[in-house]
Amino acid sequence: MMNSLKDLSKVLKKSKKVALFTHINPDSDALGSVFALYYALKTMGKDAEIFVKGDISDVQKRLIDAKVINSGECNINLFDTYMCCDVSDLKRLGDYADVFNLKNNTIVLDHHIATQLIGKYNHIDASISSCTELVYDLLKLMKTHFNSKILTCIYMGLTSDTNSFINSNTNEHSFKVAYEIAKFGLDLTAINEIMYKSVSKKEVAFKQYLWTNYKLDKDIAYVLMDYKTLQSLSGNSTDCSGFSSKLLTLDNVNYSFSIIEKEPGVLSISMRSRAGYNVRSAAEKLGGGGHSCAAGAKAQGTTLSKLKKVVIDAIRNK
Ligand SMILES: [Mn+2]
Repeated sequence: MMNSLKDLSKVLKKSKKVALFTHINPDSDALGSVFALYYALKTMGKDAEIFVKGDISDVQKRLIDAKVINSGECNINLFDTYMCCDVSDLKRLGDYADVFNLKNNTIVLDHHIATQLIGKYNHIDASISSCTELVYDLLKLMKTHFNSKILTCIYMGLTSDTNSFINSNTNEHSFKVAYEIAKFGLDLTAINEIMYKSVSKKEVAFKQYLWTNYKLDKDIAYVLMDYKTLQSLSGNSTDCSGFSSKLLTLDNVNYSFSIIEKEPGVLSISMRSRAGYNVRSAAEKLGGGGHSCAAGAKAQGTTLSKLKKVVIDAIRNK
């Protein structure tokens, strides 16, 4: 059943210790959501822990305290509530899917279109551009004191899921939350300095790879990267996370995708499309999912060049 934010706030108010989850290889919206909740629950005198698996980028590490993250076992008896953010499909919880399913008191807060509700209490609003905006609305309802850490986390998710307020999901709610957190004292200069005004040599190397190696197939732009190359640039999949968004900025391109071999044989597909064009159905055909303009999937047992053809077909024949 679908719940209001008020319902969720009641459950959280009754909780003493909350385990927070988000999807594997968390993006900045996923991390921003669970960290904003983590800090907020602490200010309310409650205990919380974060459980996430996967790579975290260098920029993310400068915005959140990565030491807080648990990636080991989650003891179900230690928590009265489980909450997960930015996840529409249990599979996206990776190894934590089973443990999440075992708990009775679970909350799901998300902005993806869900085919199935996975929590006891679910608030899903696909009209919202980032999950951290929903976290913000929830925390406002709970009369949270918004300290600078919480504000940073909310902005981190908001600005990254909207791609600095330019993605087609950007709407009046995105700006409303941006306005309010700025009013609450968000240090815009400091956070923008970290997120957008510092580029490491490694990032330059990845950008160089992207703009040297991308290919066009009519209105589809794409780039492939094998594991050997990824290693030679001493990166991980997070260093390629902006590839498909960047390719979509090319003139006359309506769809873009990247396929990264993040581990030997494990291929990760990230797809983007302009407003009015859809990549979600293509991602679903490949066993993945996402939003209409930002989606992804995984594949194994195939090659980069074979999979490239499959992805192009999936986009064309949607
Ligand atoms: Mn998100």
